[in-house]
Amino acid sequence: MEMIGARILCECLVREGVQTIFGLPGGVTIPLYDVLPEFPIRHVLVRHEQNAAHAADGYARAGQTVGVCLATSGPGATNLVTGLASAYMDSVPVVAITGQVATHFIGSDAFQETDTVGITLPITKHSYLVHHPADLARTVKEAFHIARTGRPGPVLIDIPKDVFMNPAAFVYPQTVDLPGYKPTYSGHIRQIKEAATLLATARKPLAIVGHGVTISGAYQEVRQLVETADLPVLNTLLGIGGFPQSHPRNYGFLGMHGWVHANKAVDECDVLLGIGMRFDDRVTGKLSEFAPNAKIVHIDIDPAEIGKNVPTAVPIVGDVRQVLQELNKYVQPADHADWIARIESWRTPRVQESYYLERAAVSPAHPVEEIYKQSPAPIVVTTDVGQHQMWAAQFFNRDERNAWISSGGLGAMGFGLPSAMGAKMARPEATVWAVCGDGGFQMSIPELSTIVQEQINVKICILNNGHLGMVRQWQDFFYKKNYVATPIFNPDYVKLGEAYGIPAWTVNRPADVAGAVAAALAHDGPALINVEVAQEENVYPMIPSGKAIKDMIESEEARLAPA
Ligand SMILES: Cc1ncc(C[n+]2csc(CCOP(=O)(O)OP(=O)(O)O)c2C)c(N)n1
Repeated sequence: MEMIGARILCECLVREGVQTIFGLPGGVTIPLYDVLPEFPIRHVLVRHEQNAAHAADGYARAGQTVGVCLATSGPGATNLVTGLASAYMDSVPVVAITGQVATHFIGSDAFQETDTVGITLPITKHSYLVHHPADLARTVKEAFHIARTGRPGPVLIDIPKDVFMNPAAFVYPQTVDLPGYKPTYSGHIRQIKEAATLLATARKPLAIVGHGVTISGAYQEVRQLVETADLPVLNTLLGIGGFPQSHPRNYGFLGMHGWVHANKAVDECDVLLGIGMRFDDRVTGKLSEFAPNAKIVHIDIDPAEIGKNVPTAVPIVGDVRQVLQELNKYVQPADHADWIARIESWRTPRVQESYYLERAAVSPAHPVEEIYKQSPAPIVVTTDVGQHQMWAAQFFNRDERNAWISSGGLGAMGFGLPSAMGAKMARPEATVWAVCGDGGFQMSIPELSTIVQEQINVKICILNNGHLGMVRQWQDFFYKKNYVATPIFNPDYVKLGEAYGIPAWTVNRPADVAGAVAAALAHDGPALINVEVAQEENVYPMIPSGKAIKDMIESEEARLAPA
């Protein structure tokens, strides 16, 4: 059947199961918007294309599906860049559709022409410029396949205006034919057996759960491995939600702002099993001193990750779930009570609620803990980037799977609210919180308009410290408190909420925190709480950038103590 390119694209999207698109129109995409209402696809009009990409990212992660964003040529496409870079670094399957000037204009510096494929090449898993409507169906089929298979990632399809408008025969391909693209799913059996042997000899084994566990859905397999081999488990920032927080073998967050006991365990372990994670610098610190006593087993679907940062004794390339299913057949039951007791001895007791309530100013972890305590299951928490992100990660104590969405690799401020929007659309049954700093939230304020127009029930918590807090912390520690360009003005968030028709509460006393969280949860619709927290509170522990575990600053007292 013949149809215009715009309809071919929509037919393809429907066949790929797309129900929601985040976008903003422009001259070259009007032909697509003209026919979009004919198809069972909901278009969510964002207020900035960066937020379309972040929303598609949140949608993809929460829904375990492919997220789709749509932008016009030129500035629309360039606005997507940050969102695509974030999705790329965090291995999130997103298909970005951009309009392009008509084919006969390409290369003429036409109005709103940019080389979108060129600009996005290093931050996408693959990209296409479609020259003819007859190529659209194959291209879309391939794009979705590439985005969701192997190590997931964003794929861009750039479509000139005339390709939307001209007709071609429509046949949707049943299969893809990509001879150069064959991701490895099952690990090499010899390597898997070697990993089991190494684990059997270990006296101080340790596992680190990364994002790959959530992506591959290996929750049960990780648990079986941990319980058989008696492994203590740590999580990376994006590994949160991959292994139940309340499990007795869960020792939480490691790395730059990870727990003291977690980092000490890395320092002492003799076998380190990295599961679907990439040993990035926020996890390892100084590479030459990372896990100095350990033989490393690294499971990852992307062969490029193996040996990239740390020397690997046993590399296993494959899908985490499939590899662990196999590994579990060979792993010997073990008992590491002494090692576990040693890690336990490093643990500092968690603060009690009374600690928060007795303080004069609100402690930033307090609202985070209230959110975790009060929100009905299932919860999904998205964060922005900065100190609040680290507190939200450190104190995360929920057991739900796939409950945590954060811009880990790129660390893009402005991620929290739009990704929450996407997450809520993918998981309407979930209580979705965006935990933001006052800096990052001010980058996303325009999307308040979107959540009202589209009636997206997202709860927003601003940890308002009057500063770009994480940068202020570095200025405090390493630049003699020279607070240049970090104090920031904040609007009256209650009035801001009123302007958008969103109920909002500002609190600045510890005693009012729980009530504000409860009020936001009780409201049937988007709601905002602005918590004015202690302005100069620092995130501890901290391993300064490029330093080793022995350089870890454990507390404010330790940092300020005379040498
Ligand atoms: C787009 C972008 N610009 C700059 C930065 C650098 N940066 C990292 S954390 C941070 C401070 C964030 O402040 P805020 O949102 O108020 O959160 P807080 O650290 O106070 O919790 C900045 C500026 C970034 N990560 N992303």
